[in-house]
Amino acid sequence: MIKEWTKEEILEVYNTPLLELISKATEVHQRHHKVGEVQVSSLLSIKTGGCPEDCAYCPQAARYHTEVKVHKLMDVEEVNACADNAKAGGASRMCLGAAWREVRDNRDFEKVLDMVKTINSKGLEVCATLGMVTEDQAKRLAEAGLYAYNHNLDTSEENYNNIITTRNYDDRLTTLKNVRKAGLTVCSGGIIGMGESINDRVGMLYTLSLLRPQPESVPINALVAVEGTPLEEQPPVPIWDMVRMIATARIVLPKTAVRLSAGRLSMSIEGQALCFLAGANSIFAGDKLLTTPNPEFNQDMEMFKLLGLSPKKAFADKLKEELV
Ligand code: SAM
Ligand code: DTB
Ligand code: SF4
Repeated sequence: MIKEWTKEEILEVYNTPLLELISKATEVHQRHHKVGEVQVSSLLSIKTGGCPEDCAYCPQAARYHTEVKVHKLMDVEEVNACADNAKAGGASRMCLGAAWREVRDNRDFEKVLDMVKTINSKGLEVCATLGMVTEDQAKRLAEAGLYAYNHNLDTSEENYNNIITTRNYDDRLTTLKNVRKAGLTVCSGGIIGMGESINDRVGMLYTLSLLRPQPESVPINALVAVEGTPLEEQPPVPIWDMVRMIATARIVLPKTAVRLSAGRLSMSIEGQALCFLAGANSIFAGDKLLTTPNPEFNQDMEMFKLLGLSPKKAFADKLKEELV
């Protein structure tokens, strides 16, 4: 039975003295995961910029004046080459991101389905983050071989409207339901460092903890404050907040892959090591996230060596289920 958490209990976990919190999270991590195994995902922006939404953190929103250049949907051949590189680099998952509000049933969607088929045939887990999807669209993605769908709650329900006004929290939850109904695995998390309160961080984890099944993957992003966005002046998020957030996610979502996502370029190896100790077991690798920089691949592999981490194989969870 999965524990039903209250917001008060999650807040208590979040506020636990730091070393005690890390130690509790490590214990949960050891019980449910292979320590030292980290899932490595590669990210590719298949359609960049020009997005009609107003997400205050996002450099790809058309209404903000950022340095991001608009790029139409990539060709399948180009994506194919990127997938080969990602695989050669040791990634087990490839995540395709599009600056769309929602998926439309048009030629671009057919192209994305082709991309999914191509990448899946290489033995990589394919994830996509394309905005809102209907149940029918999610089913078509699943039939094409999609493994996971990323759709972040980003923050608490109470804080949502301060960050995004062009859609609401329920729209996000409906997409997550559609994704589940299609039999896809769910990847959903959020961002810290946007000026939210601790209660907002806890509120987001609370909503994620209520989902049944709980999401297989939860990305925790530290805001990358991009010039031209309304959040450009936000101070960098302290590493201690990141460690607390990851440890709390690990305790509240014991079986989930917790992803130490955006913001790693500003974190030291020591800081990241604490995040892994607190239960992070997934990262995005490659020198670019969607539009902002990320540590160089070789640098990350050196960090893996130093910390004794090893990349997780593709479909390892599926194989485990089949063995039971
Ligand atoms: N357009 C789709 C959507 O919003 O669902 C998919 C792509 S969108 C860029 C995916 C996620 O990236 C967002 O939900 C947000 O959590 C994260 N993100 C975007 N800009 C970010 C930033 N500057 N710092 C940290 N995370 C960011
Ligand atoms: C997620 O939670 N983080 C990734 C992925 N899902 C798609 C995106 C981070 C984007 C950071 C800003 C950028 O590079 O544009
Ligand atoms: Fe568009 Fe997604 Fe960026 Fe929001 S986060 S502006 S929906 S690309």
